[in-house]
Amino acid sequence: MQIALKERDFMKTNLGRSNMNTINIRRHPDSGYDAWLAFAGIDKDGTIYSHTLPESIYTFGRDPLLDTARDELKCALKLLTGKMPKVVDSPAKSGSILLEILAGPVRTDSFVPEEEWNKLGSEGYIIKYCNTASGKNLLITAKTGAGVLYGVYALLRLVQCGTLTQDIYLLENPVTGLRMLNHWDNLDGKIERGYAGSSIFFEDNKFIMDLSRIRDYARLMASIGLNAVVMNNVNVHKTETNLITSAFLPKVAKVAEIFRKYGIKTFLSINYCSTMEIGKLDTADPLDEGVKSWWANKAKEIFETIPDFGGFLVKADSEFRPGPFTYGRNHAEGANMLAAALEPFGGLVIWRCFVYNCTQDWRDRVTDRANAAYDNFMPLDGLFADNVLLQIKSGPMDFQVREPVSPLLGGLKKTNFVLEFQITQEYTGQQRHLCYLAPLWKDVFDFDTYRDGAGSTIASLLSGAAASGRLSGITAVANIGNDMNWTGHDLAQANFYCYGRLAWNPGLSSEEIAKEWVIQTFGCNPHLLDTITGMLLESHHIYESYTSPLGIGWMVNPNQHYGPNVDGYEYSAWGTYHRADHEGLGVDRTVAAGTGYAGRYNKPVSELYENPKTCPEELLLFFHRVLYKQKLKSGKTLIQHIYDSHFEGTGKAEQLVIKWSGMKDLLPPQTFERVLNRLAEQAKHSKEWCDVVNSYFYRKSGIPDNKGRQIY
Ligand code: GCV
Repeated sequence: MQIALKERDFMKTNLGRSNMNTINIRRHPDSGYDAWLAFAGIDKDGTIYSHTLPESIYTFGRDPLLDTARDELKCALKLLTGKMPKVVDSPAKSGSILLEILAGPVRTDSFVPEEEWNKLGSEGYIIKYCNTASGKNLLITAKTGAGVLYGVYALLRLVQCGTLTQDIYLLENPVTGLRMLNHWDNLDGKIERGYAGSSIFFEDNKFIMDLSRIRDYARLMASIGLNAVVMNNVNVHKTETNLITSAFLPKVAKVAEIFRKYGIKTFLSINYCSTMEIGKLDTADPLDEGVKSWWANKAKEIFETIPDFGGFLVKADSEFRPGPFTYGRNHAEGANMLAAALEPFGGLVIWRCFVYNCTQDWRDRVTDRANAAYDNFMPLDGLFADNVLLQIKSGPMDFQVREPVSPLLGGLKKTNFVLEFQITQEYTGQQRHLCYLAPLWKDVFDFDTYRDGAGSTIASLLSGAAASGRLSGITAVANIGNDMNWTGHDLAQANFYCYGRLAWNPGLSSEEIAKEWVIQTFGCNPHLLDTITGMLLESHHIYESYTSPLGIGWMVNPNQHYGPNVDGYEYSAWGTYHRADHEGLGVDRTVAAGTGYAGRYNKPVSELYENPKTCPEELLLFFHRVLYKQKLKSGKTLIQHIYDSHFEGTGKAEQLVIKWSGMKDLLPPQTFERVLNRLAEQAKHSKEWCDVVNSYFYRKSGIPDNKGRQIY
């Protein structure tokens, strides 16, 4: 089966309609719906690869996920090669792909020696060619059906990226056991911070009838190694509180059934006060016996309906959500009560650490929101039950374009944790601006916390937890909705994709993930590959340079968080201040003279941040108050840096339009137009950012731009 289809073959294919019984991948070739699973074939003009693939598939073992893996492989190969592979009942001849679940390295005909098998985790896989008595076959082996499924998607990726060779040997395990997506979807269909249409789960306070879109979503998730989903918003309002009642549980079970076929566990966000809102109790005190037994019964009911239910995600005592503080109890007492209810069934409690004072007085310079998660949870380290994981946002504030890594991640030693990212671009351009987030997330994974000495990067804390049998995980707020192309901005699909790839393997580079995504989404024409990859890689820096400077964050319009408003949050209660005056700006978070936040890090990181000379410049204003006339490492003054970076950023945003326009003939027409429109909006809007921010600081400082450019 020779792979050498034309680059634009996918333009000519029929529209497919997904239904629940068959995997029918395409809906509309130019809609963005197929995302990176279009299997459009290899670009002939820019051929980088040609490989003869086995023409039949043989499976060994029994598991529903093995069936999913086989069907996915069949379907994808048909699309890639134009030829439907045969499913055979023995690998009699050479030229088969063997998909096998190997429960133990005991079979005499096993192609996987014991020492190799021992290296496989429960979701890992091996891909290699093996010589059987009958000839050469391509093998995907795993200990579970999930492992085989991930191996199949990996194989398809290799094929498309041109990296499947005759001597291929790939043994992969995910870095952590829980690789999750959080949806902030409400039952009325609206998505909090959603920028790609409405919910794919809910509408009009009901579950959506047509579940095929959820199935297609599960495919996208599994293809990048994700294995858990929370379908409802962490802000659990009145109607959503009922998701754990008999009115909704059977429907949750239906959705869970779809996800299960792709190895994905279903979780729900719950209302901490459910005992009062739906349970008719007059308290939610976690130490109250009535509360404990209500939750124990509730857990039993849920697991009777959904036997592999994942557990609860809880936002408590945060942004006006109820929690244990009302009863004078702490977070450990709250979480452990729920954990005890779920424990008999293997359920988890994922407890969010996004807890801070959102009714702060802006005049108060002592209270610092950045300290809040650390100060609330560090004293509780070691007090949480084994089936509790603390969910910690990657930074101490709230998914800004730049902030330091949360010190809580490198502080906790005896508590399980889940690292939380945000794919939905709340503060990074709301999917109207291009902002590829892999470089930002890589910085988080690579950050050395020094928790256990040098080399205690966030990635190694996650893998270390997994190796020692502790629970750990990575989650992110999803960026998808019911827009045909899932993410509004077609290029924002790259963020969904790179999140999954990094949650599986944080060691991948931003560039290699971008390239994989471009090839699988648009084909491998070299010009297109280089240009789109380049655009993705520079996009975070571009966005950062025309928005808030040097780590200070915010400066957005209140509530909706789109667009420049330098003082939008300056005199508010949310704890997010830049403290600009006529001399300078920035928050002093030093131990010596500021809020003490820098001291929450382990040494030597705390010392690095404490000193403005060693503090990384991109975070300078987060940690220090700096005068406009002060020189930066570049030799420029702070004010000149602000002017220059904003002018440069908006100039580069204009370049993005030009770069994209140059690919008109290489891209499907509607995709081309959709992205062009977004890039044009970005360019225009970046100018708004540039002019508002530069004018603000010019007016505050009275210092003109030394290049004499127009500032208002
Ligand atoms: C779901 C920020 C967002 C809120 C979000 C909250 C959270 O404050 O603006 O919309 O609420 O984070 O993560 O809980």
